[in-house]
Amino acid sequence: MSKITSITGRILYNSRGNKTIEVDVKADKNFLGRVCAPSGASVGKHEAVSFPNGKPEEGLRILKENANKFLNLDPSDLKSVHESLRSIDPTENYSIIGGALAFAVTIAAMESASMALGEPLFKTLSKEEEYRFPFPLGNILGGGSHAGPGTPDIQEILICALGSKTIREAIETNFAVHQELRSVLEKTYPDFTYGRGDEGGWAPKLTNEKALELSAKACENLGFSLGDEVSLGVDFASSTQWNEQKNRYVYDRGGFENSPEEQIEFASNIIKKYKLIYAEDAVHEEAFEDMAELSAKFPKTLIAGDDLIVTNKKILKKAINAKSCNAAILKVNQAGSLFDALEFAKEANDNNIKLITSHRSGESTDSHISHIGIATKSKMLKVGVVGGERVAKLNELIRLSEHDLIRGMAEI
Ligand code: 2PG
Ligand code: MG
Repeated sequence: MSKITSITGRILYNSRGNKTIEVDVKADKNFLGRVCAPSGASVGKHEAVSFPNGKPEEGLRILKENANKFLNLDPSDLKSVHESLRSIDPTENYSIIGGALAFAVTIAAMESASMALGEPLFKTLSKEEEYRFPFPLGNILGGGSHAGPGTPDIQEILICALGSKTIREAIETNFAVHQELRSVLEKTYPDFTYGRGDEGGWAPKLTNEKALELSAKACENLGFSLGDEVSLGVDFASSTQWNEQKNRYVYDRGGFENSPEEQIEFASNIIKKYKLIYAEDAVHEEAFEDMAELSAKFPKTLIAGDDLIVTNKKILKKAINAKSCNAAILKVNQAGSLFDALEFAKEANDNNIKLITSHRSGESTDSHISHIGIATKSKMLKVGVVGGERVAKLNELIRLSEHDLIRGMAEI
């Protein structure tokens, strides 16, 4: 059995240039697990807080003061590592230590264990006879809180190459659509600056409708039919538009408002018109019944909860009872620790809820989530298309394709 012999941390920076925390866990003085935490911009009300009082330094101080609580633990014993964290912070939303620290400590421990065992991380995370690749789901056009004024209110238009037979083909197809969309945008708007949002999707000044139309055109220009070789997805991130006082969704940039009923209609029309395979947070984070209406209407589309479920097992159970979703986003730092996230994944898989393991808009250049996506039997891996911190995850998938334990693409 391996033992944790040291645990240290430092302040680093994420893809937005904001401070974050990185943790090193060493097993047997030799095997290093190193994890740098991401953080979100469109954050769910009920997700774990990123840092205590918003300060990464405070998370680091707590780690230093409590390092001895982790020493001599078996790094592959995720439950014990999690319980040590919980002895420092029993709060529901990790307000004492921050979700970023919980994320980094637990994943780094498992990585050091995988190094000591001489096996890839996905295998240490879950023992299966065989594994599958999740389909990469990537942002081709960004708006909302990931891009500036004038861009669509909708946060993300996403591409997924579901017709691909290999992970390389799926990744390359996403690159091709992203590139073709740039050509379509510059032909349509000669003053397009090639500007991109936080996750690498193009960020043009366009309405929601035009953005969707041109994204579809990019796919068609490449000879693809929507719903066949490639499909579009949308992260509506509707809580950004939701105004509780008004009881309406306010689309500032589009200049219109939707009642809750109109929002269902708005999302339904987009799902139908663009044959979406994927629709995330099409209604706000507390609208469990409205989500259920969409799920009933579109059983073939992944109706996914992100802000709605925030990788929280209790909230997932509520969503399952209300039949709100057939799919759920898994973001480890929303849950807090990797232990929490794997418990969440089990609950989802046991109830036929399709998982999409996801990056955050403020990312590190790590690629652990590629392993987490495989180990949790995720159907999709939402990690963007371009940008160094996004491509790092995709490149890791390509490296992993050298493994004969992973037998092809997930079945959606
Ligand atoms: C989302 C994510 C990632 P953020 O809303 O799904 O795309 O964004 O990390 O800003 O929450
Ligand atoms: Mg989202």
